[in-house]
Amino acid sequence: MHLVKAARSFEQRRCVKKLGSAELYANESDQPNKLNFLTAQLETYKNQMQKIQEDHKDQQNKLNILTAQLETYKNQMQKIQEDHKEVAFSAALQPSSWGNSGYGKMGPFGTDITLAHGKILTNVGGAYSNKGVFTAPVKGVYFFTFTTYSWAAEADIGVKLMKNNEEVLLVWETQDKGDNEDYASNSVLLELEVGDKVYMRLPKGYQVAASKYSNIHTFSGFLLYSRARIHKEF
Ligand SMILES: [Ca+2]
Repeated sequence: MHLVKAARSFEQRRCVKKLGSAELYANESDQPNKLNFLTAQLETYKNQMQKIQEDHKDQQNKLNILTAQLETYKNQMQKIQEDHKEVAFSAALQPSSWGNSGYGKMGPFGTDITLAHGKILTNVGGAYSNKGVFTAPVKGVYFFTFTTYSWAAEADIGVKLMKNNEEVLLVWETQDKGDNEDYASNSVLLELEVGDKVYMRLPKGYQVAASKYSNIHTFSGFLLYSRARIHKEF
């Protein structure tokens, strides 16, 4: 009898609880409060989102500034590297054919030819090719020198130094009979742009000589100083 009464009482309490919840949700008088609460929450989220967007924008601006600074430093570093570029070469002419002594004549030919000083002694910076052509890697003032040798009788001897298609230096002599050997040297300072080419030419009708075993006919050059100076920018 007591157990039955307790069961009914429990069932009644559960029904009352259910009814209460239903009434709570159905209570229209609470809706304005809920609306206000949700509106306030929405405003909070909106403000938080705006703050995040502003922070993101600030970070993007800082990133842009840092990227621009990095680019500036990169350009300055490149100019510093160019300013301290190491360029120097020396090469000796080798005869295309030679006798027992190792000496061989080159020329005369029916047209000017480039003298390829193919035995490279020094080529710091790699601006000189074994085809005989030096190509300026940076704008600057360069020093060039050469020594030419001839072993010939009654012949026109000599060489010229070229900058692109322009003749810069010429040494020559009409060799007298009995005056068989000659050396000649000359030097020049040239202001070059990037890509300018400097090389030696054997003029049409001229001849020179070289040795297989001795460096008697040479061509050398080096960068005196670069014109990519940056001190004015600091
Ligand atoms: Ca002579």
